[in-house]
Amino acid sequence: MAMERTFVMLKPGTLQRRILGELISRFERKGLKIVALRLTRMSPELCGLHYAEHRDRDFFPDLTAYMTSGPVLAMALEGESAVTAARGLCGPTQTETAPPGTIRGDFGARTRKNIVHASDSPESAARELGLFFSPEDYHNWEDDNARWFV
Ligand code: FUP
Repeated sequence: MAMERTFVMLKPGTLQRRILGELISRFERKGLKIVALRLTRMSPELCGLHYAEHRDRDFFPDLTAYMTSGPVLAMALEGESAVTAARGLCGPTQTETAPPGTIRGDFGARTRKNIVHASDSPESAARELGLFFSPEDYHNWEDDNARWFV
């Protein structure tokens, strides 16, 4: 296992449904360490950069309309295998079949309006973090609980 940094975004539906705290809590309880947080509203340009691989898909205009409809919470999380751990908490993309216990399984919403994003590899994480955070946004606080989560 390797110490990793990953990017998680709680999408606009999260604030609308007043479940922001509940979702942050899941990542904290897993043992992931929050090293940067930012509430921000995405522009269509930023959405195009973040979801570059989907730009030509038929669902992209809908996805952009949703992602820019209100603020998102951008998070940088650190921990052992943080990329896999955060993806596991989110569950699979298709919300209809996402298992109970995962965020997408427990909180429903349509796939296009799913409420969370997590990077799918360390390389994607580095790219996506770079779209939302500057080097000075990171806080490398000492995590006295880290030994419980390895
Ligand atoms: P994920 O990595 O799980 O967020 O999944 P994707 O990168 O495949 O999808 C990104 C976003 O595109 C999803 F959050 C919702 C949207 N999407 C659709 O609306 N329809 C699809 O068939 C696939 C993705």
